[in-house]
Amino acid sequence: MVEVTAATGPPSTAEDVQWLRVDDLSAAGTVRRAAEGLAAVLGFPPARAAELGLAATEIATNVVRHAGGGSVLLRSLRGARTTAVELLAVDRGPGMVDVAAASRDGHTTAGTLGIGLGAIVRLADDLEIFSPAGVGTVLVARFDADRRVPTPADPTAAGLTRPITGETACGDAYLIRHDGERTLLLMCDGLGHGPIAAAASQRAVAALRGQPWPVGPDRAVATLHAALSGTRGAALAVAELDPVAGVVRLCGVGNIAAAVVHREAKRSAVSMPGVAGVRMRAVRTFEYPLPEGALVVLHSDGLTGRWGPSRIDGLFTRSPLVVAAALLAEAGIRHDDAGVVVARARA
Ligand SMILES: [Mn+2]
Repeated sequence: MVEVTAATGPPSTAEDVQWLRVDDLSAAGTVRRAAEGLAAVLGFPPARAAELGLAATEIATNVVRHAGGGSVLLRSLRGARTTAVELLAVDRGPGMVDVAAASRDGHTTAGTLGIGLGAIVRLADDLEIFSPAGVGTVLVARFDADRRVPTPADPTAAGLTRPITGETACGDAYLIRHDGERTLLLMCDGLGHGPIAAAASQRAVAALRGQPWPVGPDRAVATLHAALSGTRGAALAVAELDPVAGVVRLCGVGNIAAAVVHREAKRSAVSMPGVAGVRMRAVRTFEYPLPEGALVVLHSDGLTGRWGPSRIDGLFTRSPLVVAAALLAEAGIRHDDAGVVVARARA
């Protein structure tokens, strides 16, 4: 859950709605119907919903034809009076090398890829593609219900969750809040899987969302420990990015990884043992330098720690949502809920 309160626009909230595996061309129809269904829920006019469906078909078809398979995530964006659908496609294919050329209609060196991208470019209100050769492709496309009234996504922070294979409820959840230049992140992994784990992590999200801005992450974690009493408990971490002070303050309990990425360096943070809501000793906040442009990444153990700037060239200059998606593709595991949240220090 993202809550954008940027001074530049109305608040909007982003939510992961559905992950779809795309392994063969028949899946394109499934993706189209799911996208059109979400558009209907979000109040899209029928003509715009049909355009979204067309783009969804092309996106899913590209994943199969170009990469042999991958995943598509449907996300909803809700503004004060507007809505949008975000489609996110992830594959581990060969990458496109020349995104600009592939975006022009009629470019055919990758089969139908170019033609499909041309349609996506025309129909989407925002499009970002990260497609390094040999790594794979992350595509993020936003489709506004009303193209004259955009519902922009948060440019400085984004999170993704993906349930364990076979489940629809995800036990991992996150929260993003902004206050001026400061950003507050929560990543929470409810113990176990399924609805009970999801209930615990959603309770943590609700508890932190409803609080005044915490005095520090350790205070936030103490509040969450109390709020999770009576649940199975959770691993969680809270980060406060304070670019004016040039630091990020971090406090974690249990197995949530936290790291600061700047240029070629990844610096991992300390987490303390325990289970929030069940057993937790006194916690403290650790401070790390936050250079301009640095990224803060929190993720559950549904991602391994085997990621970093040296593994995917150029990734960490991209938007937080693309970074989150690429990390999930690179380091995510299928036999656990996965959650990752990424934020860049606000200039
Ligand atoms: Mn887990």
